[in-house]
Amino acid sequence: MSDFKARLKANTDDIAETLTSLLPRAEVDGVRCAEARLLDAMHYAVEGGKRLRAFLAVETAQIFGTDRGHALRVGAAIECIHAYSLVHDDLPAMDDDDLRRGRPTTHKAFDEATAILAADALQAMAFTILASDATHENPFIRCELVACLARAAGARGMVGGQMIDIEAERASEPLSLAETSRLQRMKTGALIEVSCTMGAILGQTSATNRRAVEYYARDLGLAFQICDDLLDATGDEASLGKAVAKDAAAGKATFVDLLGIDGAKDRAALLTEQAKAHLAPLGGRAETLRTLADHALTRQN
Ligand code: GRG
Repeated sequence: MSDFKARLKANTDDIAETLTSLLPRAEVDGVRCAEARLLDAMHYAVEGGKRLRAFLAVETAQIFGTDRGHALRVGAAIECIHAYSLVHDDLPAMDDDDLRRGRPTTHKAFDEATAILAADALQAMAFTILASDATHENPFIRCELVACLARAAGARGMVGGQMIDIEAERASEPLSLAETSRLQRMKTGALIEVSCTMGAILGQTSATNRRAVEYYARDLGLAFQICDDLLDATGDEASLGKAVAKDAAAGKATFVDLLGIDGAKDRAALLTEQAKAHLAPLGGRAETLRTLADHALTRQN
C-alpha cells in the first residue's frame, strides 16, 4: 500500500473511532435511554463516506506539527457538520433521495422527524466538540475554530449555497458560470476550505502558510464539485452509492451543462494544478495534500 493510501486509511479508521467515542451512546450498562432512537440515527448518519474534509484538517494540522488527537477531534467536528448537511439534503423537502453512501438515507432507515432531529443534534455536536478543552487547551484557539466553522456552515457559506441552489431550480433562467461557481463555493467549497483553515488554526502557523492551504482548498473544492457533476452525468448508482443524473433532471445548473464533458474535465484538471501550485511555500511538507488533489481529480465515487 502506498504511503498516501495508508494515511487515508488510518484517517478513515481514526475518524470513525473518534466519532464513535464522541457521540452520545444509546445504551449504557445494557439500558437504552429514552432518546436512544435519536442517538442511533446520529451514529448511522456519520457512518461511511470518504472523510475528505477530516483528512484535509488532519493532514493540514500535521504539516504544522499539531497533536494528532486534537486534529482528529476537529476532523470529527467537521464530519458531523458534513453528515448533518447530507441528511437534510436527502430529505423529501430537498433532494428526496433514498440512497446515500450505498445504503438507505437516514430518513428512509428511520423516519423524517428522526432524521431532521439527528441532523440538528449533529450540528450542535460539532460545536460541543470544538468548545471542549480536549480539542485545544487555548480558549482563543477554540473560539477561532468555532467561529470559522460556524461561518463556513451558515448563511454566507454552506446553507446559503443550498438556498441559492434551491432557488435556481425554480428560476426560469439557468445560472451563469459565475453564479454557479459562487453557489458551489458556498455550498460545498466553504466546508472544504474551512477544513484546511482549521488545520492551520490548530497549527498556529503564519498568515502566509494559512493562505497557502486556504487557496489550495478553494481550488480543490471547485475541482471536487466539477468531478461530482461529471460523476453525476457519467457514473452509475452502484459504484457511487447514490442516485445519479438527478441534477440534470431537476434542472440544476451543473458545470457539465455549462462547460460540456470535456470542458468540465479540463477545468477540473486546471483547478487541481492551480490548487497544488498554492502549496509552494510549504515545500515537501505538503506532499500528501498534493497527492490528495490528484486523487480527488480521478476519483470514481
Ligand atoms: C441541506 C444545510 C444543507 C446543506 C446541503 C453539501 C450540501 C449542502 C449538499 C450535498 C449535496 C451534494 C451531493 C453535493 C455534491 C458534492 C458533495 C458535497 C458530495 C458529498 O460529499 P462527499 O462526496 O460525501 O465527500 P461522502 O459520502 O464521501 O462523505
